[in-house]
Amino acid sequence: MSQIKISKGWEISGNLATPESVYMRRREFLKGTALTTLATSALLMGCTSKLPDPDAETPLSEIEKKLYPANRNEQFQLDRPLTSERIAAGYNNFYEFTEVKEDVRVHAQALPTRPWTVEVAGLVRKPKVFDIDDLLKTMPIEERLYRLRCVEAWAMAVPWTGFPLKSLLDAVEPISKATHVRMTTFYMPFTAQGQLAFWQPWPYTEGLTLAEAMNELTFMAVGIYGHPLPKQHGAPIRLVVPWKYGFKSIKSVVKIELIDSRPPTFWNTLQGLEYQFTANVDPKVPHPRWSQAKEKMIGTEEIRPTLPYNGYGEYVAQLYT
Ligand SMILES: Nc1nc2c(c(=O)[nH]1)N[C@H]1C(S)=C(S)[C@@H](COP(=O)(O)O)O[C@H]1N2
Ligand SMILES: [Mo]
Repeated sequence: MSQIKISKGWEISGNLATPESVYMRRREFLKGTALTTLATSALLMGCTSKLPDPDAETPLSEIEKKLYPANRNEQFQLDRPLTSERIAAGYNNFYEFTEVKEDVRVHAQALPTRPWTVEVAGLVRKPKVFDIDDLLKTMPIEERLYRLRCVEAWAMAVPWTGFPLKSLLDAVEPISKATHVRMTTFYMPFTAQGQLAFWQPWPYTEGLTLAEAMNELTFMAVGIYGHPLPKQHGAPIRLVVPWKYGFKSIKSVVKIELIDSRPPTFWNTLQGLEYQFTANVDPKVPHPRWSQAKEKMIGTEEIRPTLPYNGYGEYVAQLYT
């Protein structure tokens, strides 16, 4: 772990799955402890065999039937083909469930996503607990094609359905003291067993400056590929900030707080030198353990040059001058 190596050109091995999770590996030292045994037996007791089939079609609610497919906002165009749905839904990061990207789609089915509420609180005039179905009814829902770039140097291009975070923040009226937004994922350690790792800062949290949160690109996704989000993608609602590394795009959000300082976040707390708070995609700033100059599209394996701000500079570069 202490070996720091900056790879020269393109270098991503078959071990692509491990880099981001290296700091979670303390789990391995704790094999055989009571807690780990408990977690393992819970797993063996058939938690996965009783899980719903990840490929089964979830019936749409009445509101969802009206929503999908949502109108596409043509302002956001891609410079490359869409990633195939099957590939995007089968290669996920969701450390609450497992570190194995190919297995997330199975384990994440344990997450109950209805009823679901999102509490918006803190430095706002009108704090409110929103039921997810009320958000679907009241927010301006549209489809946007965005690229997403993981800090591990893989990338995808997908159609999200959702609404600008700004619309939700405007509804609660932030007060002028608010400078940052903190978001929190659910905490259900006996459902999402990654959270049993007490030495990690669960629940997952992320944060943005208020200006970033209000930017027109900043999106709350409730769907993907023309239907509600499958659980592995962060159902029923997740953040999407396409100019930042993927770990900023926090899944399955239960709480959004307006605050007056930069909040601690999950990855930044675990390993701040590798996972910065700002985390803007930048080909010129290597990760301490690999270059960020290029990226690999999942599915096609196409190698592309990494774009500054992941290609979204015209929207966000002015935030950082
Ligand atoms: N709650 C939560 N959100 C999360 C993560 C996570 O482990 N837990 N992983 C992040 C990372 S590292 C990436 S790259 C993206 C992946 O999103 P996808 O699986 O929908 O492609 O989700 C982000 N959001
Ligand atoms: Mo990531």
